[in-house]
This record gives sequence, C-alpha cells and structure tokens, in this order.
Amino acid sequence: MVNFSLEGKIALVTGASYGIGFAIATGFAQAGATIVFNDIKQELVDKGLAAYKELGINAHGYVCDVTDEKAVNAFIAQIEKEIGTIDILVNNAGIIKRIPMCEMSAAEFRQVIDVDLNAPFIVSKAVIPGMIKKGHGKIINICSMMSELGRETVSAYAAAKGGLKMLTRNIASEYGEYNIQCNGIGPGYIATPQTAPLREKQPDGTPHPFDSFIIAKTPAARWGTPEDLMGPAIFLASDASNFVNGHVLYVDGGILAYIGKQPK
Ligand code: NAP
Ligand code: GCO
Repeated sequence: MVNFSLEGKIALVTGASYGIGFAIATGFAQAGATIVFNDIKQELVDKGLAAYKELGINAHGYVCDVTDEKAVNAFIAQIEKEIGTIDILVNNAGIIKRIPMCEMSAAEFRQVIDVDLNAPFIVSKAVIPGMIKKGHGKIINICSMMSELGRETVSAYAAAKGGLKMLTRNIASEYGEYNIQCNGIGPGYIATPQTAPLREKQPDGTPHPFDSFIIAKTPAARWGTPEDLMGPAIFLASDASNFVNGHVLYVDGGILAYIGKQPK
C-alpha cells in the first residue's frame, strides 16, 4: 500500500501564518503531522494559531526571522527540545519586490535574496543534522515560475528562486545518502496576499491587465489557490516520494507548457 500518511511526523513550515504555507501546513495536519510554524511578528503567530485552531489543528507557533542564523539555530533547538526532531521542513517564507532592475537598490536586491535564498540555506543547515540522526528527512523548497522564467521588475526574486532550484538539487545530491529527500514545489500564479496587487480591479471595475494576462497564459484559465498545493506537498512530504529527489514539481495549471492563448 503506497504510504501518503504523515502520522507521527513533525513538520516545520516557515512563514505559515497564512497564504501558501498555511494551506500546506493544514494539508500536512490532515495527513496526520504535528505542525510547527513561525512568523516574524507575534501578532501574526497568534493570528495563525487561532486560524489553525479554527480548523481543529493544535499547531505550535514561534516568532523567528528566518534570515537570522543565530535566531534560527535557537529556534530549531527549541523545537527539538519542546516537540522533537523535525521530519519535514518546508522553506516557504518569502518576499518579493516588484521594482525595475535599474531602479532597485543593491540593499533591496540583497533583502529579497536574503529571505528567498539565504534563509532556506540557513534553516535547512539547522535541520539536516537532526534528520541525519533520525535516519530520514524531507525538505521541500517553495520555488516559483521564476525559477524558470524571467519577467519585468522581479530580477531579485527570479535570481533567488532560480538559485533555490539549484540549492534544492544540491541538498538532494549532498544528503540523499542519509535518506533525506529534497525537492521543490513551483507554484504557478496563486491567489494570496503576495499576488493581491496583480489582481486588483482597475478604478473602472475592469480586471487588472496582469490578471487577464495570467488567465491567458494558464491553460486552466484561472489563478491557483493555496489549496491546489496541498496534495503535491503531502506527496513530497510522505514516504510515497522516497525515490523522488532533486525534483521541482510545478503546480501551475500548465503555464510552463503553454505559449499562451492566441488572440482571437
Ligand atoms: P505571502 O502571502 O506574502 O506570505 C509569505 C509569508 O512569509 C508570510 O507569513 C510572511 O510573514 C513570511 N515571511 C516573510 N519574510 C519572513 C522572514 N524573514 N521570516 C519569517 N517569515 C517571513 O506569500 P505566499 O504567496 O503565501 O508565498 C509563500 C511562498 O510561495 C513564498 O516563498 C513565495 O515566493 C512562493 N510563491 C508564491 C506564489 C504566488 O503566486 N503566491 C507563486 C510561487 C511561489 P509576514 O507577514 O510577517 O511578512
Ligand atoms: C510576480 C508574481 C510571481 C508569483 C510566483 C509565480 O510578480 O510575477 O508575484 O512571482 O509570486 O512566483 O510562480
């Protein structure tokens, strides 16, 4: 019997008070996992805890900035002491800055790289020793369409997500012999707070041009929802994917396969 269950597993999903991380953590809980998550602000951790409770999930929430290596190491040690060794890590926390490259400061570029690429390195490095001791582990990095494609104004984000794809492959290569699988999920365009500015109605009530653009570029002709990512994440977190390693699973409604709707 193929095992998709996460019973008895401890899953850390970073930045999971809401959005994609919250949906993935909810799916993991439905599959039997114990949920641990973090956010930068206590008020968001509290909001997240309440939201999980509303779904009958007793999650463990902590304040931790994933870019702060010292704080992350203390955070992981605290989880291992209070809850147990982490079986599943989802590097979900992320930011984006939509600024034309020549108008973007180096500090702004570095900030995106710090959260979207350096932090997955920092958190994975803190979690892997426990996984080695335990004899198994699952690391899932939340990549992006921008791990494969560029577009105007997202240079830092695309560089980070392209790097995250290669960090995924490198962790898979370096730690596969310890029965640790590291894969990526590449969501398409998903309706969350991060993409809200791209979906805002125009003052005259017509759709945002980017909204129409994505609908034309997606064979499914719709934006994805965070719930669309739950099943793929459970698969990559479960024993059902123990021979899948270094792979980025694109959950994009077919965007990467499609040239885009031909103009009528
Ligand atoms: P979101 O709604 O902006 O949520 C991002 C989460 O990350 C928030 O909880 C945020 O907390 C947290 N976070 C940001 N910086 C952090 C830090 N330094 N330390 C700890 N937590 C931090 O984003 P989303 O749409 O759910 O996206 C989640 C992930 O999926 C990101 O990696 C994103 O790049 C990726 N992704 C999104 C899409 C999409 O279309 N939405 C598509 C592909 C990939 P605060 O609220 O406190 O900042
Ligand atoms: C953007 C969007 C995208 C999505 C996602 C697509 O401005 O282009 O925010 O980057 O967030 O990464 O997979």
